[in-house]
Amino acid sequence: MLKALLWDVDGTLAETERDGHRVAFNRAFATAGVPWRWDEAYYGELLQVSGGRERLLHDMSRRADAPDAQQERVALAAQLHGLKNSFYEEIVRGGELRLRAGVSELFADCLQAGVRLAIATTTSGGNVEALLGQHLGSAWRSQFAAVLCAEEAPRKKPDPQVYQLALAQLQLRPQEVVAMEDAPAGVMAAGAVDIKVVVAHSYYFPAPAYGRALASGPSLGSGAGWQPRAAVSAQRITLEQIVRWQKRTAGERRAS
Ligand code: XBP
Repeated sequence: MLKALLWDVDGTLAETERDGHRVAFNRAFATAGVPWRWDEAYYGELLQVSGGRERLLHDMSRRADAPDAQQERVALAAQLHGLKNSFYEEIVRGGELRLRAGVSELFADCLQAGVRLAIATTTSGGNVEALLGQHLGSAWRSQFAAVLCAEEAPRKKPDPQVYQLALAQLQLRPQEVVAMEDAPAGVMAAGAVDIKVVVAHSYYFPAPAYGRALASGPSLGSGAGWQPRAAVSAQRITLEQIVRWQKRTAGERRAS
């Protein structure tokens, strides 16, 4: 019985990384007078590290021109991260980052069917507020039964903390929810607490090996290219389709 969909944010709700966070980091570097720039390819490598502040510290650990003292690095990362998040909000409020295809429709399916929506992300709460406020309006929180971000779950994915908290807050068991993710760290985080995952590939995570996914495919906005296959007539990934995948997996588990 599916009672809630738990949504990752960056890469899943919207393609926020390349044209949002990355651009905002570069603006923060320029504003702070730091001579660093992250191009698209290098940012893809940095995405192995979850969390913007953690990503900055990781990058500094590889740079000869970063401050030597750890304390200074931490302070610089905090300053740059704060600036980055302000620039990110500016980009979002400028309307440059749209929700990915099929996301709004799946939200609507859930609200209509009484399946709860929740956010389970390692990004900062302000970024989620900006993105969903922009697209769903200022009352967006009323549509979500739980909103768990970096502030609530400081241990970033692949640590399962954010999913553990989501289950506790919703008072649901893993088999009653499905997570919506795009990246391996998210799939691992959910899998670590036995939550099944639907993976919509994203710009930076296009064709990964997701052995543990309930289903994976290129876009929630299309029924094509999904593994396992979506219903032949599917124009998009509906709630009904996710329930079908969930039942199929439960059936396989019983049979084995
Ligand atoms: C994505 C992240 C975040 C963002 C930047 O989290 O790892 O770090 O890139 O956000 P998710 P912050 O996929 O769980 O949404 O700078 O706020 O950390």
